[in-house]
Amino acid sequence: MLKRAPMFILRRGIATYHSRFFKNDSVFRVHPSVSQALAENRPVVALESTIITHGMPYPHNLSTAREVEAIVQDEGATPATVGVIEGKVHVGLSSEELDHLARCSTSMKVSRRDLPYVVSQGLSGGTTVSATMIAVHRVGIPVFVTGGIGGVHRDGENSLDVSADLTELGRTPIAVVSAGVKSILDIGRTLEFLETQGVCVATYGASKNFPAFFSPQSGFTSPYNVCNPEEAAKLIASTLPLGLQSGVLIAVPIPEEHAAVGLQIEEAIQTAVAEASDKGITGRDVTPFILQKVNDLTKGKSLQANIALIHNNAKVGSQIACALSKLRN
Ligand code: PSU
Ligand code: MN
Repeated sequence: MLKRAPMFILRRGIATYHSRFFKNDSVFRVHPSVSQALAENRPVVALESTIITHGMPYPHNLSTAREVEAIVQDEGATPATVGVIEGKVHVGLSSEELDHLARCSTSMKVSRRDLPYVVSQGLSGGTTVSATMIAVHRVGIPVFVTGGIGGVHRDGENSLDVSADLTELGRTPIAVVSAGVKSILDIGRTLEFLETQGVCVATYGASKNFPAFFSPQSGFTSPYNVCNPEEAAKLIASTLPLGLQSGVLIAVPIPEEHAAVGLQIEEAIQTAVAEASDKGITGRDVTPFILQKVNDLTKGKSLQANIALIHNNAKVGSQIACALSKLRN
């Protein structure tokens, strides 16, 4: 028994080492393109799917998901979109599976707490940042790109509506590349909570300004910044010898040319947050409700900005994944 314990720790801690040999099991299904890339030590970029099922309306969700996969490929990495199909957690979706998730209006929003239920009931759904992190850690993909992560909701100090994304970042060693958190959330408290969870947060670029999704500045700062993919990769790689079981958050500001509508979107967010509260919308329904409302109020401008920043995150995240792969090979 004593002899086996260190091996177990090693396997849990260094996902990429054991997972290159990951075999499909009763729950996980790794797409052949992904398992092949992992076996050959080529860079892979994980992508979530709540953004597809609940974050954007059809058909923009499907076209964006496909565009993001194409960007990852153009940058020389393999995309692995994660989603739950009939109770199996897929890491890498076929074109038909992506299509199915994007069109299916009854897909669930699957976070860590929902995984046992959807798997045992054979249901389908889009994985949030937390559930996606669990899946990609299991199969050994260290870099994951999304639009924005969840956070502490406004008035979260009373409602305790704190996204499971934050605790997941505290317990799962994955690097998440996002445009920060939306100002529908309490950004200051979100950063405080990430600190408590031991999550290393770094803004991508020359400044430490922490981005607020639709705008490059939130008025808050990250503790650190990384200037290029290589610096980001080194930061991520250093968590391995340290044996940290926590994640890294790389916050990529929206490109300036798409940030102009930020102010208008900001006003819409205020209205939407107030309406959600008036209507008594709570729990996992809050984020999708606000996103839809803000899109309506801005006549689609928020959706366009959302798509533009996801494209940019995919590009940056892929460059980081490629740099990390070089460091490890
Ligand atoms: N923020 C967005 N778009 C999204 C989400 C967040 O701008 O689609 C999704 C992500 O999947 C994230 C989840 O993990 O919402 C967080 O939901 P909640 O706040 O219920 O934890
Ligand atoms: Mn919540």
